Amino acid sequence: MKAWWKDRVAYQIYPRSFQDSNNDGMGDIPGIISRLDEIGDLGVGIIWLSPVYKSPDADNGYDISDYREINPKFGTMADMERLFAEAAKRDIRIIMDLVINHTSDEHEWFRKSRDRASPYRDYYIWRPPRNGKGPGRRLPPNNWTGFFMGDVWEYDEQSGEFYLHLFDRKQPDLNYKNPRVVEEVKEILRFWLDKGAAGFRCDVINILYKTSLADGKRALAVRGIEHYKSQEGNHAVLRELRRDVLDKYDCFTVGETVMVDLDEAKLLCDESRGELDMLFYFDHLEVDRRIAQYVPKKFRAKRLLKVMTKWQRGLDWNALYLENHDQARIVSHFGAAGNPAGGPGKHWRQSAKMLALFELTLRGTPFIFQGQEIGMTNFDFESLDDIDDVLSHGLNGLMKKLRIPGFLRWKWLKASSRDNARTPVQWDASENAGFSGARPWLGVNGNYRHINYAAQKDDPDSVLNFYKNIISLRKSTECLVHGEFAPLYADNRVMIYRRELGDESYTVALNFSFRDVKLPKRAAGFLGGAVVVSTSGRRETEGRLPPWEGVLLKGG
Ligand code: TEU
Repeated sequence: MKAWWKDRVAYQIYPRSFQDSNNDGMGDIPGIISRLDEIGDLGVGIIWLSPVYKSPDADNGYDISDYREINPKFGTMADMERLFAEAAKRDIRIIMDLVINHTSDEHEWFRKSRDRASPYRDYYIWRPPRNGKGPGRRLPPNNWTGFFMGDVWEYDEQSGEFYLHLFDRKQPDLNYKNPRVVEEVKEILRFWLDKGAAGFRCDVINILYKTSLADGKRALAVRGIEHYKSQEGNHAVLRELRRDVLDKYDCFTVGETVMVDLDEAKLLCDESRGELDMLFYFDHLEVDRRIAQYVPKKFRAKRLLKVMTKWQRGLDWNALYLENHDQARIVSHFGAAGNPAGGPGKHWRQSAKMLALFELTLRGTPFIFQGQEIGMTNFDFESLDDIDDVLSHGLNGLMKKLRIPGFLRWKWLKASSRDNARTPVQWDASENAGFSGARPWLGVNGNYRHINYAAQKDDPDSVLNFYKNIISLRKSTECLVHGEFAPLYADNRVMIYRRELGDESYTVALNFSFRDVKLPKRAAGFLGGAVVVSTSGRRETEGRLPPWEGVLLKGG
């Protein structure tokens, strides 16, 4: 069955870094409205809006204190309604970020749940201390460790028990064994769907249900995860939300599923089971990382093609992405940008386009993250003091405990910090990159004078116009959206794959290296078709791929 969300390209907005309209240094909803023409121009048909709800911002809005209120930093509910209406005029549908594994500790439910006698007590996971050695020693209920590398139990003096928080201590986990919690979530879903939301991106949606609170196995990070990742109870909750609410609306869901493997993904996305429509997995972004994603290892195109093949063929349909608000910028990760403090490196443009071609010629619904379309790079901050992200600080603490030397800690954090994606969007070459008239909440990347939207808008050779062209080509080429994926060739630097639908086929060849690659005969043989697009503008391949080139051929 074909659904509208399969034929559209999505765009993620991280509101606080997108566009400031009232010069307080913080992006906001009126700012988003003022840029809808740019988003529409790109050819996008869906916006995923990162959280705009009321929140004390311990984790930039992923700690919600009221699911039905807008954070005053971002505007009002009237602004939000205007955003739905203005987007609809441009045929753009908006999906909301659904963060229901946890709330903020400032949410009314949690405040009430601090009282042992309250009916809200059981909305969260409260447990008495384990007895330690010696009088008055309170030990946490189990040995789990969290996603931000710290403790997962916080002791509450008022009620004499610990509560569970897999993320920050200001993000207490909800208790999905309590059916009332599920009923509350249904009401939240209905609230936003009735306002006009076209669906949800569901935050850490495969870890809702804690089957047991027994001690976890030995692990460097997230000890205990075997007790709550992709549990049967979790599947049941998703099915119930779908059956009772989502199925009654024309909407879709994309789950963010931590540490998910293909077998779990198959269960979560199987159409007949009715859980999620698609999901975000992480394997492809980890082909050049080891140990909990933070330690770099050599990139090999072969490894990437293997992972892509597994996921492209393993699920009937899925979400595609190379960036989001938790990841490094892709030109600095898989591309040639490195970390240019000044201007972009020589191959920056070529590699940004090659990566666009990669994402937009895969089967699935592509999600582009704000700034990706102009080739924004990793930040150029100088020390941990410039970093706001709670996870980066948690990681630094863990690495210190492991006695990793300071220069290495910084090198790794710099490459992987979530703040890489969170610096303000670079709109033009004016002060603060046209993002705000005031000092932004997080530093603007120093390269904004070279890399910005205004400079690329009318340049036919720009990264931005390349994205526009490929999106438009994709929308008019059914084979690029729905065609089957077939791997053809890969080595350390290059990968070649094909998309096939009926008798139509397209071949894609990508060079992920600084080398001018002369393809071996077998690989060159795949490039017999006519060049439709190439990132360098070449019309013939001659069995060769210049550094960071991407080519799309018809047939072959
Ligand atoms: O992220 C899920 C998550 O597990 C992250 O900690 C992830 O492992 C990390 O960012 C490395 O990429 C989601 C949100 O996307 C993130 O922004 C939130 O901080 C987190 O959930 C808690 O809500």
